[in-house]
Amino acid sequence: MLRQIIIRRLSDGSLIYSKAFTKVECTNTAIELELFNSVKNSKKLKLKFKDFSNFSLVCGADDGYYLALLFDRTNPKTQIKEIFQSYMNQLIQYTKTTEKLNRNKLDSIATNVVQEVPVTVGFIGLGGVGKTTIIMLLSKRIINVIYSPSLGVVHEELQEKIGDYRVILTEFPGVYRGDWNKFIHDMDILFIVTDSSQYNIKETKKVILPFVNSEAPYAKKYVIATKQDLPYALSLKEISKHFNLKIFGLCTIEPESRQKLLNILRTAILG
Ligand SMILES: Nc1nc2c(ncn2[C@@H]2O[C@H](COP(=O)(O)OP(=O)(O)OP(=O)(O)O)[C@@H](O)[C@H]2O)c(=O)[nH]1
Ligand SMILES: [Mg+2]
Repeated sequence: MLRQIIIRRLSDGSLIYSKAFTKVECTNTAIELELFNSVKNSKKLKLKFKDFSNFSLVCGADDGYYLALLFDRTNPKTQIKEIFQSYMNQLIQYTKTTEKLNRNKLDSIATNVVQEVPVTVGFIGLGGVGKTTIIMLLSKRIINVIYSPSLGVVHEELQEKIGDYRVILTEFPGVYRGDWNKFIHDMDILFIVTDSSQYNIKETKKVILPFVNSEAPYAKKYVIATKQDLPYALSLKEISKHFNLKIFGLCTIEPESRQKLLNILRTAILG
């Protein structure tokens, strides 16, 4: 996900504009300064990348302006390049029409660009734990009570925006795992879904958790424990002993769970 936009005047490095879309900002000014110095004398637009912790910072200079975009490290470099180019083009086009840059106009360009980069949220877990139920409730407001195993990776867009972001929800089906590897690397956020039974929690730890940790090292990860309404359900306190991640408990077949899920998404995305 695109987290922050920084624009500087190329001649002296002075800050023209900075906009953060989440609570995370590029506090590493040493890294940003290093990138500024590495592009400030380049004659034509050349992109510089710097990966640090879970982030990818990209920057370049053109027509007297320096632009830096802070992404999560989950975004592929090809996508980051396209978005950078698109933003730079819109910025340069705008600067040609005016002497003095207007904050509202810069905000509207920023909003256009951030919507080209939807946040990718994955739900992964064993068969029958409630992933389709969660996605249908969120995207279509339908309560799914009949179990029909999903036969492939499913994508749905959330109708609401979270902050300025569009959100794409992806299910990784429990039984059919053929395509898991194709999509897992692109997930910004992963919810490991387990039902609240002892058996499922054990299996999730054994099968799902190691896969997610090795294939999606930079995604933000959480656990959702479903079927909290059933008599065999372990309490959240008990379940939390098994995972080193923040856990949310749900009964996904209740309509009120939609608002709870939206709140969970908001926290996971905006911080
Ligand atoms: N009682 C109860 N049933 C639930 C809950 N969440 C889901 N279910 C039911 O569990 C069954 C399986 O749910 P799905 O959402 O299809 O499961 P899934 O994780 O998508 O399964 P796969 O597609 O096979 O990976 C459905 O009959 C749901 O109605 C819950 O919180 N409580
Ligand atoms: Mg399913």
